[in-house]
Amino acid sequence: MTTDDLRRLADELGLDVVGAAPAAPYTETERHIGERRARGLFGTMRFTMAQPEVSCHPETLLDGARTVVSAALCYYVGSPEPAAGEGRLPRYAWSDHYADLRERLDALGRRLGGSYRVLVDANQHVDRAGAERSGVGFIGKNTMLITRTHGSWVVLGALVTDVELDSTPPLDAGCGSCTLCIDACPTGALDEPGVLDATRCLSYWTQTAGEMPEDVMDALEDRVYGCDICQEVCPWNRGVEKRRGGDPLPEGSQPVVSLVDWLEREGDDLVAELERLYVPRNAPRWLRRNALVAIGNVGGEGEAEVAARYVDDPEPAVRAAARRALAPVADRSRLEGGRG
Ligand code: B12
Ligand code: SF4
Ligand code: SF4
Repeated sequence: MTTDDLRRLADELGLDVVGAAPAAPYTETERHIGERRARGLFGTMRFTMAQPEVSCHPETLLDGARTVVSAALCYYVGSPEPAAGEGRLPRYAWSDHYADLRERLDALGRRLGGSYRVLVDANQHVDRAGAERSGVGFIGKNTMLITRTHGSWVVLGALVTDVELDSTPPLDAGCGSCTLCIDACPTGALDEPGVLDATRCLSYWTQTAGEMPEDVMDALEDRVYGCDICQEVCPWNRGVEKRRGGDPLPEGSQPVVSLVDWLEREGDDLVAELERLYVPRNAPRWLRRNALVAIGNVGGEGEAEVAARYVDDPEPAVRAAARRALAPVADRSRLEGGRG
């Protein structure tokens, strides 16, 4: 199959960008993982970094693996801003785009024939490494895989197959002298260009158990999960934002959540509704902690009343976030009262 055939097929299946490369080790990435792990830049994360001998070796993922097809699916649509009492979700999590991409890659695998394995956001494969190698995009200083046509507003996945396909070349593009994402990151997580210090990253902390550092809680503002700042400022994203900014929100999308609901809802129910998000041990207390942090930043009297129920929570991180939530809410109400 030629590159043109592959692109046509991908187009038919609704994949936005596609590329192919030999199923061979990601040697550089494996080295980066070793170095970053030794420097403690992954914090407590396990994911791909727990087993680089697998995640950087696509040739081991399938008997007779010949090719890795990497694909990107764009998720950008225009956004409503959170109202009072609401928390913000990151764009990739407004609905389950990973499931959508998995289905499309599975359909591609069936059309290609042979044996194949689909991996999307799986611990066994570093998705950005495959996508970079096959020219789906380049890696920016914010560590995002950036496509020429859809910027970084894409989720990535891979299809490892025993079918031999023509390779597509790496993308000849880059950041140039731009440093907007480095300057915009509120906690300095990108100070070393192209190398994320997860222990400084807001997105990391919303997905990690335990108590958050004070400056991280402040910088989260109304975010209850993830962070899009280093993509929002990226010039490579302007084109797709213009093209798709007016598109309606697909049915079932959830760009914002009720902060009170996250505190009041029955735990299992809350985690089940947000199954598409990674939550440590699927424990609702980490979602509640995030909501309490957001209430501390942007909540009003109504949210504070509910937050107060958590000041003696058995989990120290939840307790701390609840106590922090109450003081600034009181301050803000006084200020607003003064202005009125
Ligand atoms: C662990 C993880 C995280 C961690 C750590 C991210 C990280 N940068 O390592 C946390 C929780 C912080 C996170 C956050 C986010 N993530 Co995440 N995450 C992953 C996961 C599961 C593994 C990533 C990984 O292997 N990291 C280890 C190292 C090797 O990877 P890397 O930093 O991506 O490294 C690349 C470059 O930085 C470069 N590199 C590495 N070291 C060095 C050193 C030097 C000197 C240089 C120049 C380059 C360089 O090479 C690598 C590629 O070969 C992948 C899914 C998967 N299975 O791959 C999703 C994934 C990377 N995440 C994704 C998304 C969408 C996000 C968020 C945008 C979500 C959000 N809105 O909050 C943020 C973005 C934060 C950021 N700027 O990276 C997408 C990225 C899509 C894209 N266009 O790039 C992925 C691919 C999921 C998917 N299947 O779509 N994520
Ligand atoms: S996701 Fe947010 S906190 Fe993390 S590197 Fe990007 S801007 Fe910084
Ligand atoms: S904001 Fe600038 S430096 Fe950062 S990834 Fe985009 S182009 Fe590169």
